[in-house]
Amino acid sequence: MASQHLCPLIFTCLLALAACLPALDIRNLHLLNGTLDEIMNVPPEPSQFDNDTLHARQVRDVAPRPPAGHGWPKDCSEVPAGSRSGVYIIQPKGLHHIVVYCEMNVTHGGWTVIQRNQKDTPVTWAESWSTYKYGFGNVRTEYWLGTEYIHQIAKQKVYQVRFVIQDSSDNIHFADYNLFSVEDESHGYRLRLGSYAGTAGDAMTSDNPKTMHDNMKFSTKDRDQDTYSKNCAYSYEGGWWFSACYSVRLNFKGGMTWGSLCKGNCKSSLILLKPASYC
Ligand SMILES: [Ca+2]
Repeated sequence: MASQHLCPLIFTCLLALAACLPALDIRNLHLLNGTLDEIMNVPPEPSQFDNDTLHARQVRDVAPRPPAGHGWPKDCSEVPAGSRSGVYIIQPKGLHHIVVYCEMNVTHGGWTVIQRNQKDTPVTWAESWSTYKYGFGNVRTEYWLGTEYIHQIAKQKVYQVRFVIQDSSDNIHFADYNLFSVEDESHGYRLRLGSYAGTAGDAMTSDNPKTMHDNMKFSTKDRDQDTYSKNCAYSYEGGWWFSACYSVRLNFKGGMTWGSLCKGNCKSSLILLKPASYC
C-alpha cells in the first residue's frame, strides 16, 4: 500500500524540513533568505502519525494549516481567519507553491502582500525583467513578489488592491482600487485598475497620459514597454507600469513618490491584494 510508504516519508520530511520543501515545489524560496522555520503553515497535517512523528511535530510551533481536504490556500484570503500575519505557502490555481507574506491584521485580514518597500532598504530595485518576473528581496522586509505570480494570483478571481503609503511626516495613507488585474506576459503584464477610493490620492490614474500607470505595460531596465522615447525603468531605477514616466514610484531604492502626497520622500509602501467584496 502506498500509505505504508507515506508515513516514513512524512517523518523524514518533518525532521528535515529543508529536504521536504522541494517536494512541495516552492519555486521562490530565494525570498526567504534561509529562514525556513518562519513559514506559518508547513507542513500540512497528514492523516496518520506514529509517536515519533508526533514528537517531531511538537518541535514546531503550532501554526494554522490549510483546512483538511482543501489543500493549500490559493491566496492569503484562504488562510483561516484569526491566523497571525506572516510568511505562508500558497498555491495559486494551476501553479506550483510559492511563499508570500500574508497581512492578517488590517481591514479584516486576508491580504496577500505583493510589494513592500522602505526608503532605507538594502534591496536594489533596478532589476531585470526576469528578476521582476519571479520576485526578489526578502519576504519579511522589502520585496517584490514577482510579476508572473501577481498575474497568476490575480487571474483566479476578481481582485481589489490597496496601496499603503507612509508620507514624510509618518502619516499613513491608502489608495484602494476596487478592481485589479495584470494581463499575462505575452501582453506585457499590462495593469488594469478599477475605481479609486482612499486618502492617498488617485495617483495610479491621471489626466496626463505621460504620468498614467493604469492600463500601462510593465517595463524594466532591459525591457522597455513604456510610452516614453527613452526607457523610464532604466532612467528611474526600478520596474513599474510606466508611461512617460510616472506619478508613482514605489519600486525604488530611496525616497519614493506617490502623486503629490510625497514626491521623492515617501518613507514606505505596501501593496496588498484580496478578492473583491461585493454587497
Ligand atoms: Ca520607451
